[in-house]
Amino acid sequence: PQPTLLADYTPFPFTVDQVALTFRLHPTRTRVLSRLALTPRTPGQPLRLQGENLTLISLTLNGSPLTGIAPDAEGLTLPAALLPEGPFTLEAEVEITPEGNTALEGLYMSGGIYCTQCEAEGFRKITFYPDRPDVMAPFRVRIESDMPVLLSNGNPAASGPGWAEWVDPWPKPAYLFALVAGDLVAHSGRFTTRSGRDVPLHIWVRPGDQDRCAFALDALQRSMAWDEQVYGREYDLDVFNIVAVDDFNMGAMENKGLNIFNSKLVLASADTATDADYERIERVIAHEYFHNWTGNRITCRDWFQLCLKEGLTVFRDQQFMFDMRSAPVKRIEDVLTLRARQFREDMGPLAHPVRPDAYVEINNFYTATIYEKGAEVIGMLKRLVGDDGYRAALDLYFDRHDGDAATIEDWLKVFEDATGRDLAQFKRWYTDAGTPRLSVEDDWQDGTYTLSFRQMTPPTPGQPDKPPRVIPIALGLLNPNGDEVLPTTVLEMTEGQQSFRFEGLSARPVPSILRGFSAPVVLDRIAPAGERAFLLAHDTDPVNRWEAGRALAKEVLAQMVTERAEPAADLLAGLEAVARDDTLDPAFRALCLRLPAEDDMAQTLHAGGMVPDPDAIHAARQRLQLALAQRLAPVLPGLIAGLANPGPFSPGAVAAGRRALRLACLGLLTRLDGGAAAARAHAEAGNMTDSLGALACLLDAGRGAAELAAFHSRWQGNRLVIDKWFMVQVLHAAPDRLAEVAGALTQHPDFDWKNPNRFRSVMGALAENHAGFHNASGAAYSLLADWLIRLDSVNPQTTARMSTAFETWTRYDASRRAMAAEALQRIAARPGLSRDTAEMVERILR
Ligand code: LEU
Repeated sequence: PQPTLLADYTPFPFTVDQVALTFRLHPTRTRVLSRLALTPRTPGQPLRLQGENLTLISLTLNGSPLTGIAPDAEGLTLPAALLPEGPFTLEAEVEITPEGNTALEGLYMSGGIYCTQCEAEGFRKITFYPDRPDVMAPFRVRIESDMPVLLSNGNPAASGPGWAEWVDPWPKPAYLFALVAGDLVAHSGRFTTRSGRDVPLHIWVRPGDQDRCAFALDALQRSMAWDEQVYGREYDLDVFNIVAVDDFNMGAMENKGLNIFNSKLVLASADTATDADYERIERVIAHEYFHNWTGNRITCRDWFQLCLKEGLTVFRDQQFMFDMRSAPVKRIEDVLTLRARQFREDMGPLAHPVRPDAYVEINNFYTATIYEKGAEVIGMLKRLVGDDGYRAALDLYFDRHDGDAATIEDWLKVFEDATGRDLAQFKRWYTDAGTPRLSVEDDWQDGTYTLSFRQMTPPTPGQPDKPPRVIPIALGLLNPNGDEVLPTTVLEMTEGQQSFRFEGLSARPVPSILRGFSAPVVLDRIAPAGERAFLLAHDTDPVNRWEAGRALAKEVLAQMVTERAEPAADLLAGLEAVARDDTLDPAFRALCLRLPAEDDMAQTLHAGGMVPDPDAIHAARQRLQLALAQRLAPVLPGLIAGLANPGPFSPGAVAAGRRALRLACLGLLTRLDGGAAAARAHAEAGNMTDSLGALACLLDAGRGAAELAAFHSRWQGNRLVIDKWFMVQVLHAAPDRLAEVAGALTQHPDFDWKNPNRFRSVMGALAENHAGFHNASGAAYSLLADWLIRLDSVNPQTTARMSTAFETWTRYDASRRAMAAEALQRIAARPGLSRDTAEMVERILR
């Protein structure tokens, strides 16, 4: 298939003035009647509508049947000669099959519930329509079904037995359309907006799940209040509905007034959800709600601008989480995610700009680069223009573009207009792929300290040359006794090489560079001996304090891998000091004790010109963990006992941080006691975090069979918990047994592979077990390839997404490369492979 190009954008030659849809729902024969009021913008143009897998029943123009119009595979075209010069009405009736829709795009069924997923291009599987985000129209929807609950976007207009009508007053693109019909119950609440409107809030779930919605509702109410306080944005409909469904390709979707969620991002109770689940729920509820302004009121002109809504909305959900929880801890977690997912993408064959300029299948561009790097770019903008400049620019953005389908150019223009800054060079962050490497040298002479930076971005597919970017480098300077002599200051680097001088210092300072992770770059600093340990002990910027320990741990691990060195004493001493320091937030201490992931080490070694050996990395990490455990042995039992939370369960950040540190200590203790303490902790666990965390320790110690069996029988029937049961076994399988363990799990009667969550709980976890996935036998590569081939004919979107497990294949040695390439070629050669997966595999192999 031909790629779609940004350069080819042309406006749609018609306006859609009104959309009226009637759905007669039926599992295999749903009828969709659409009435579109259209006006030509420029006469003499043909009308092209998208439509896929639709059976056309009838088509009329201004009431007269149109004969001789035959749809092609992707839609239908009405020649200009058939169309009036002024406004006209086009009516179409089509038939679709929700029950057979296993791709989960368009209208489909999940556990007996009718639901929709239209972003990016799912609406064309519902009816013929100009399915592009710059076509915005008001929708009226009538649903006819005997299901008890019938929902669509906007406000309820009228209903009776077997039918309901919804009117959405806000013009919207088709990707924000939604419909739900099912036997659902609501967990309800309210929110009074700052202008005094009282809005009922409903979270709709399957009967039996309603007692696990309280946290999501609370998160929604906090999100609504926060968006008013921080961005001045108020909710704009009479009701807000959220629906949880079990079968969903992604996390959740911001359909206007009717958000649809993967149930794992709604349902939570102490005994079934981990702290990570609670945190994700809070964040995604906020994310989808925030889209109401950044995405819905202002949408994207075309899908190349996807980061306009996703990067900004991730940035907003991150800010929200800083305010709800510990800001430094959240920032460290965001940095970890960015490196693990986006840096990995940016350094491999799938690298693409935050605003891409070509795609074959847009579903393949819902990536860490668009989302996470898109958010980092906004963080940099904010740092450069300051908090007030940012606020002024955002106010102008909402003022100027409300109701628009906008572009990155529009976005940058509001910053230029509001702050007077020229952002031409900054724009490269949107157009150029790749992660810059920032190297730094320092010099001390006659009381003057000089920092010299050099930036270099390695080539990425299709972009060999990378001109220098604007890099905001947040810097602090400490004097040798740990006092800050230069508080955080933002240096603006715009050249390929640039020096900054600091005068009037009485002693050579220790630099704390890139505080708060002020730019998404790799900092290459050959730190003098002792500098990292010093910063781990003294840096006043918590993110950089953590980063110092992290960088030291990576250096030590690299030496352990390549030179079989012993674990360095200064690292162990530094981590011990942090672990013992009761004045520090337990969540922060837990993050410091978490050693770098094996994939992260492989990425680092590869970027340094080495061929990473997954077995050696695994072994070195195990040795370092053991050494840390031995070093901390005297304090572990006391920490574990002292960190137990008193009183009833709280999902909040403080209690969760204590659980995180306690489990980190339990993980270390397991290295010493073979799992004795973990077995006790598992037996006593009063919540899912503790239960699953202790179970993972037991599996790491080669134990846990009885606990696994008991866990399964206790939670049989709870899909989300059974997902965890699958996942923990794969994540914690011994590397040389991974393919065997995962293969056996795919034979388990509960392995419902058509359910994306269940599929991911085994096949997604497979690739996260680094040493196991890259085991020299190649067994895991071929197991994954087998399953991707199988899933592709059922669900292309999830298959394509999961193929990214292979995106790092060229890092490894010749034998592993050959096996990975063979697995990829086997997928590529599959007759009838979806466009989604074909594009991904082709790019990964290229
Ligand atoms: N717009 C969604 C989000 O909030 C993604 C969509 C593809 C389900 O991330």
